[in-house]
Amino acid sequence: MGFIDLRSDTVTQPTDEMRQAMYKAQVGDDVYRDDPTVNRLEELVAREMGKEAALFTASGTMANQVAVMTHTRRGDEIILGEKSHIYTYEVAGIAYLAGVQTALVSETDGSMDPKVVQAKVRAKDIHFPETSLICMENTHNRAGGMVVPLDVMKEIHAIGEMHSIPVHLDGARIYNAATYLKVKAEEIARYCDTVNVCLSKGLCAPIGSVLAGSREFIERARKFRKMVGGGMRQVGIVAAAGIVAVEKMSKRLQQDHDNAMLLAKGLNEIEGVSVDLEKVQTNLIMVDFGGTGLNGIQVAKRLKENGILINGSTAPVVRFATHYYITESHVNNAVQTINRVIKE
Ligand code: TLP
Repeated sequence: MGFIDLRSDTVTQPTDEMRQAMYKAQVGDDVYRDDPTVNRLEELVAREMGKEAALFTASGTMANQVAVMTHTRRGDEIILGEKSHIYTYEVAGIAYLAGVQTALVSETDGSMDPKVVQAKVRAKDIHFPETSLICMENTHNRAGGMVVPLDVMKEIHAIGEMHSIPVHLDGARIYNAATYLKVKAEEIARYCDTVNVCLSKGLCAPIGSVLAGSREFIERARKFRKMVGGGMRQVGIVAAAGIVAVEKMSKRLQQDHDNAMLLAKGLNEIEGVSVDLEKVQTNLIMVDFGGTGLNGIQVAKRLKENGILINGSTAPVVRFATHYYITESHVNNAVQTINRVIKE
């Protein structure tokens, strides 16, 4: 690759073990449910999440969108975080595909205040839409990979139960959250009815997510997945990598978290650059270049010329991501390079 790529954990390549597994994968037509490797992956993720069933999707976005479509009816309202991936980064799919409107809740360090969630639940009234879903995200991407505490999730799930409103968890990085909390992923997923688990971020699979939930929900979701063109055929060829992702790669994420902390500490030492170390919990860090007078685009340009990739915007704060292909020596190299180039 050449570059030290800190743009995202989505840039990870499949490992050799994944490529071997893909080569050898037994496959079949998954629309007929004939693909033994997909079936194995779905059973594995359902078990890992403590749910009855699961559905392999092409992406995290597809898993979230299919979840919203399955849980809701057009004209409903859903409660979700104003910085959530579903609201911010999914091209307004929930409006276009599911036809729902949003009741937004601001997050603090990735967590919605349960009291505010409760207040957003619509009363039964002829004027109001039905509140038919609550969404959470853990770890929270735009909060720099911060983990939503289990007691917050529990409280929000209880609010959902009280009003018979299901809770969907965007658990794209649920294994990062589980690693931070030192619990099994199932302990997090117990506070939601459905969960999206991404295989192609820090877990290194090339493609795919899995949506888990009750058997009845997954049956209906399977139809929506077909509707959006996600009924894939001999897709065991990629599910095979997903099995390695879940069985193996989910167990090594502490290393990425340690490297993120190392990177955060190193960058925080540089004049004009700051990282709130208290908020560094997993593999994403938010770095503020405000004190250097540079914005994210300017920093990104200088770094690219020096072999480092980041995603910069016009804001001074930039997200950095560590992953399997970022080693401690990459981190040290990145810190030294950044220290040099921002002064040029
Ligand atoms: N996030 C990507 C970008 O879309 C921003 C990234 O680089 O972090 N949920 C969460 C919490 C995510 O972070 C992402 C991807 C998704 C869902 C969507 O997954 P994909 O990219 O597979 O559709």
